[in-house]
Amino acid sequence: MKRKDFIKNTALLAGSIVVGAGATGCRPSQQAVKKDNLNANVSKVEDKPKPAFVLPALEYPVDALVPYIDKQTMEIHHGKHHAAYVANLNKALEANAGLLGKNLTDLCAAVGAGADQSAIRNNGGGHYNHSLFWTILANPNTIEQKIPTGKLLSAINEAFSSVENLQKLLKDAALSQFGSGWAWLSVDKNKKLFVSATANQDNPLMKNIIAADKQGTPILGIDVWEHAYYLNYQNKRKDYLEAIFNLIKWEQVDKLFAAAIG
Ligand code: MN3
Repeated sequence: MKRKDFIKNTALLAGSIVVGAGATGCRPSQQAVKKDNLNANVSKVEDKPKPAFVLPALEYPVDALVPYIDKQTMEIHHGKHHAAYVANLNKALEANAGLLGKNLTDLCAAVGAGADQSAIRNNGGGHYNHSLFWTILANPNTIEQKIPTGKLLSAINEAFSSVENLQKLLKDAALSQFGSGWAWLSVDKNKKLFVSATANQDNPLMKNIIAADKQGTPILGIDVWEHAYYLNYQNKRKDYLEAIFNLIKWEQVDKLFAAAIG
């Protein structure tokens, strides 16, 4: 990805999930605290950069996605699972100086497949994937675009013939992902759309892990871990997948597509 594209993309993703001053979302703080800047509450001088990924606040109440996604699922999914990915990522980075200080997109691109980096792969992926996921969902009454429009619609029609067929391909990818993982709509290096699935918390940004023809910039992700749907849908992953298309905030997907193609 070109630097310009990356900056735009990161800014879009970060900008849409960050609430409140000091919440850096995708960006670790690299500011060492200087002695002469210490306020009364800081008792310890830090002279090394510290990882400081934070859990992004949801842009909507936890019950906003009812009846398609229930309140308790959202509370646990965001407040426990996603929070744990963030905490464990920060912890894992303390022991990995080579990846410390990278923003989340760069971190995904740089992480390797070795066992020594598995905590960063799983938790960094988990943090990125969920940060994206929350922003492309919304209460149906608040969604401005119920279907893709403009350049995104043209690209979907070119790649998949129709929006309906794209949804079918996403559903098939999600259903055929054995065990936990994600289904994705992404933009490849030639700015073409493609659908794929990844296991666990991997994502198409992970170029050291994902096959070359499945690498790209995700613009829509669907979480198919059981924690995403089990309370409401139990083993019926298909019903969850059909329901979730009611919640896709296409204006956000459209923005991510615009950023990805530059
Ligand atoms: Mn999840």
